[in-house]
Amino acid sequence: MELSLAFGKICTCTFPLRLSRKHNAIRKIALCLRRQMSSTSENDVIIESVNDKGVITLNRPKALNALNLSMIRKIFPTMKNWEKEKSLVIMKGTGEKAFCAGGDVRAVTEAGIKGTNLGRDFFREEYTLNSLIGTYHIPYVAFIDGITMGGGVGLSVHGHFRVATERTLFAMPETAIGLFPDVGGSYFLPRLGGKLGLYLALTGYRLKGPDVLKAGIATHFCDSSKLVDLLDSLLKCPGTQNAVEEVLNKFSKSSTSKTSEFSLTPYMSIIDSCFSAPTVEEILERLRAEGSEWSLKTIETLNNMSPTSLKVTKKQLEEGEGKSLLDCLKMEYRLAVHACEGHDFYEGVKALLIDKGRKPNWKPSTLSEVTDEFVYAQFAPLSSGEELKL
Ligand code: QUE
Repeated sequence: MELSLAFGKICTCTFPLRLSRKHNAIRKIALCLRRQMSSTSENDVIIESVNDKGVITLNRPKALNALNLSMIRKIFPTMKNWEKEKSLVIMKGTGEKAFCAGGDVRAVTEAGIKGTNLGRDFFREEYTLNSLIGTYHIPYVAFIDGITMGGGVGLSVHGHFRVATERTLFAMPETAIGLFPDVGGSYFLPRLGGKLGLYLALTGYRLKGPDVLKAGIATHFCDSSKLVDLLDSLLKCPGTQNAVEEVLNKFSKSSTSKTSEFSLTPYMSIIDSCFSAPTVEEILERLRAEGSEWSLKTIETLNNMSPTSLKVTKKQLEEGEGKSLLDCLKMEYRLAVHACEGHDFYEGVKALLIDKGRKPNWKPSTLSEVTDEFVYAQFAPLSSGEELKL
């Protein structure tokens, strides 16, 4: 439908043609078709209604279900309506690799370079969706099967129930791309045990499978082979908070998640003592003094991250500890707008996602050059009409 419409439009405006212009027109048609095909947004989210239950499936498996504005603009109004009409909403992803690998930060930075406002629209609407999930009046279950990073975390962690599988790979990796752990990271990260949240936020460390449950990020665990049955049972249950929880508990209990130890347990005392330091510089100093192989590896990881992101993230989590989710998202919107006006976010996305793994040239390039004034400026209010309203 979309393709034939595009084709028709070009045909009517470019014919009749002379030969050289005809060649050019054919090229234009081909380009247009390619663009339409690559940006087609018709099926990026599958919305299904099953009696009094709603199921949302993120459907961009080739992009690891990364969340873009087109998807947000389908999910938000659907969830708003369903809150009044349904008893239960389930969020899942297509394919075996990912629930959702993040926000479509590549589109955001490419638009930012061209000077459009996609970034502001994207972050505003994404965080508004995160706040809806965090305040949802009916049970909300996310199947975080596969890669669940950044934007995917925002679609799951604030909901009532998060079901991890043996394939779940959780991370808040934004310091690697010159951003900060947004989508409510200021809220949920400082509320994890000890200094685990700050460790995950600064290093982008990936939690796998049962670890996601043990860290307190997932509420339940289910072997991926049983997810179809779990979905079926949820769609058949009465849809009350208690009934949903009972189904999830039953599936979680029969899975094998609780046998192994949390993989970070051997390092939690180092994490707590080093990451409780008052500054990022001192965290690095404490890791150096601690001197174990694990600590030296952690220093290496931190040395690759944007120095600005590290300092902003540290302050962001300190601020978030005493704020509600909604106030955290408002603060993060200020940070996101400032990130879109800065350097490192563009450089990080270009180096890691576009040039595929090049080492970013951070500016400033060292922690000592990132002044407190510069960090504070990232938290500064926006002009009053621009603030995120929730
Ligand atoms: C750090 C990040 C992100 C990342 C990789 C990092 C991130 C993000 C994506 C991503 C992944 C797949 C996609 C896409 C984006 O990767 O935030 O559009 O298809 O969204 O090392 O923070």
